[in-house]
Amino acid sequence: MSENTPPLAVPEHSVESFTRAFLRELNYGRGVDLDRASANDKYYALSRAVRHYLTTRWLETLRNQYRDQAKTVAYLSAEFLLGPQLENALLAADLEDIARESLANLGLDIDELQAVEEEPGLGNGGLGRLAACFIDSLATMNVPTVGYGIRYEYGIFKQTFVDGKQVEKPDHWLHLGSPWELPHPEYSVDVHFGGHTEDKPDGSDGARTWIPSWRVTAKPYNYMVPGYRNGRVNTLRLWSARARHDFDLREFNAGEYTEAVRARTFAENISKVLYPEDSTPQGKELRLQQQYFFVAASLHDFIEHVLPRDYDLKNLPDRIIWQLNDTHPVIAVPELMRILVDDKGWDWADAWAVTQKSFAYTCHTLLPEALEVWPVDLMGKLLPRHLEIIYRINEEFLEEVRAAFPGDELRVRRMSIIAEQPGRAVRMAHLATVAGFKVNGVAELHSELLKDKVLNDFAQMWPEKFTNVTNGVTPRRFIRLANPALSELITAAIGDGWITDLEQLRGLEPLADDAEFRHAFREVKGANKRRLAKVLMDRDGIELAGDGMVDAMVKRLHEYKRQSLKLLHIVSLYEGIKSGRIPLESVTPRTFVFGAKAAPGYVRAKETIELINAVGRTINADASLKGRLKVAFPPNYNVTLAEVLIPAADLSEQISLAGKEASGTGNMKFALNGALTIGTDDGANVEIRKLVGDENFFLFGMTEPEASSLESRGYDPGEYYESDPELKAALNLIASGHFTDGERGGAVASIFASLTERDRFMALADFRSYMDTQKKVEAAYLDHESWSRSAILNVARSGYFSSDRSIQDYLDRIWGAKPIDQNA
Ligand code: 4GP
Repeated sequence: MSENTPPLAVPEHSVESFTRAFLRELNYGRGVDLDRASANDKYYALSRAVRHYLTTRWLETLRNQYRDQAKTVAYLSAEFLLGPQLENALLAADLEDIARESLANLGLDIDELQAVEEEPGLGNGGLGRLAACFIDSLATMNVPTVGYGIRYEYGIFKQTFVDGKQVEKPDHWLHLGSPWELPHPEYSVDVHFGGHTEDKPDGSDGARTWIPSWRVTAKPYNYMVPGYRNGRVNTLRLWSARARHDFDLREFNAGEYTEAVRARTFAENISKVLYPEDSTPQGKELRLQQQYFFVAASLHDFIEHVLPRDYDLKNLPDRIIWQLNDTHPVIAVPELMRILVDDKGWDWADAWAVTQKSFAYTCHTLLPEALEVWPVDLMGKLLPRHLEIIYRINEEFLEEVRAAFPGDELRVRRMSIIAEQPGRAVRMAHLATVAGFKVNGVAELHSELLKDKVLNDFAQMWPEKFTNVTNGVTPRRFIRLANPALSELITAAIGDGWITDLEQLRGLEPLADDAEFRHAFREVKGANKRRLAKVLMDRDGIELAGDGMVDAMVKRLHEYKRQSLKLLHIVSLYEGIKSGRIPLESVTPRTFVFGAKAAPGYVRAKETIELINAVGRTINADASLKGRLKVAFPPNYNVTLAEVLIPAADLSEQISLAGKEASGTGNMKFALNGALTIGTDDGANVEIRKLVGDENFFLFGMTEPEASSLESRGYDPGEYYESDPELKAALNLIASGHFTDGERGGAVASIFASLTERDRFMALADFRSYMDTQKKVEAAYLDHESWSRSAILNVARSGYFSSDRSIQDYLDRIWGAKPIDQNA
């Protein structure tokens, strides 16, 4: 871009100017006039009008970035769970009031138009949402960044319930188009697969020639990532797979139509659909294709299109840091080696030196089965050259291990990038750890357990490589947008600096002792509950329990997260009331809200959903409970619903078995919105409790060392079942078919057996402590004043959990990139 390109003027921030932009987009962009415009036309025109205001900033950002050549963070992630775009763009561009007024003048309701948007569900859960929070913070903190990922045509499936069972529907979020993306076919990149390798007689040390057998085109779509009112707009580049040629004309002319389009369909499958798995890899060939597809396109894009033509790649580590969001993008490591050695003719050692300084790796799990492993046969078939490169990296690495630990062949086998058992396979986490100059966990406890357990051998060899960055969430989306009422209350009390400096929430601490403020805080919570009640009624016909407690457990359905423990609490309470053990009047009215998708192939998780729905149906229909208990399980929990649900919650359920949840981020969102947590000593719960104070947190259950020790002693669920009459009664009631019209097989038998016979996550061992702590919750909730005080202190003391703080930690501990003020 020329230095002399005249800067575009940002359109004037006025109602008149905005109205002009909106109508122009409606007329010229959509080709309709206001009277005949559909809701989608109006949503489109509105989005495009907002986009105008950001585009100027975007171009400026890109121009400055090219000029400065400053160190850039390239966040490589197979998932970005973005959530609705329009509201965030309006906020970032400071157009909320102007747009509302402008549309109202035209007789339009902005909320109705916002509701037209289908959120891009390009992620499964925590990992994908974290990536979205991080790019928001990076933009707001003025850090040059590019996010790289996949433009899935179908995002995470839409969950519906049929007879209480989960049924998945495809999420064709693009069916009406998206006003937020800008395709750039001219920057498409060819990505190769398959074939074989050959000697390269004149090549440098280590070089070979790869003769691939097929290829697809990666077409980039750019998305704006606006900072919060700071003039910076970063880029998220998502790749879409296209066939090189539409179809083979010769075959078409010969009448073989289906054969002619086959290649096209095959190629385009690569970005067709997001794998709906969370914390469980599936080792499917298409998944590896997706991974290589997007990292190969991204590396090529950066090296060939973003860097100046004459850039000396020896300096690459000063110019970029490739952050590997979990193991999904780790195939980028051999890809960079291939580019440097085979394409650029570097010596192996020089290439490895640069590669080792260019990548850092974030691990998001503690479950060994969740670490990705690729059979060498599969990798050799799909990426033969990369497999060779991995073998050589491994050979040299194992020599290092042998030198550091002579005679310890067991260790060598444990650490090898190539597993031998049960079949030969590439361990992607090992590759990431060997290549990355830093490896981080996502909460303090998680990072410790990575060092002590999951990657212990590596931590012994390279202790300095390991670090922690505790996760965070963006306060723009999860307080300012999701909870406007609380935002106003906070801003009235301490000003609006908290939006970009969340530690300022500390200023609320003294107000926890101010009765008037507590009252106002309760009013906000009450209004948010009414908003939730209306949304759930309109959306699903669900009714909440009067103005009782909202007790929420929202997260992916997974055994380690223990939704079944929550279910046991509900059933036990119900059983107690029905059997007369618990007087109904003594029970605090409460709605148990669940939100959870199960991976379609995860049978136990789907059975848990079925059972929760069965229990919910029974309880909700039981008039003798006088509406004091309700179970609400709205289907298809997503970012849009999270933004309504989290602000309304009183109690946040974070009840995973200690040592299994890497961090959690929902836990942070709830605390920041003034819910109290009932939780185990797991993931970031540990840090939340430390910050908000023991008296404002309901801790229960085994600690990680206790859980580990029980596991090694041998966990016998039968002991707990036999010795705790309440537990036994609850389980027996489930087993009797009480909730399932007498049906005792199916989900009932399966969940009963899984809890009482062989539960890896030891739910029954924590039942007693969970129940006792729930009693404390009930008692505490009765004292409104002291509960509000604790809730306010949760808000005031959770500023640490801003993703801005996480990003600052990444900058300081890992990336070494610097913020660049866009307006300086
Ligand atoms: C999740 C972890 O399960 C969760 O604890 C963490 O908060 C989140 O990553 C972000 O770091 N992991 C996944 C996954 O979503 O697919 O492994």
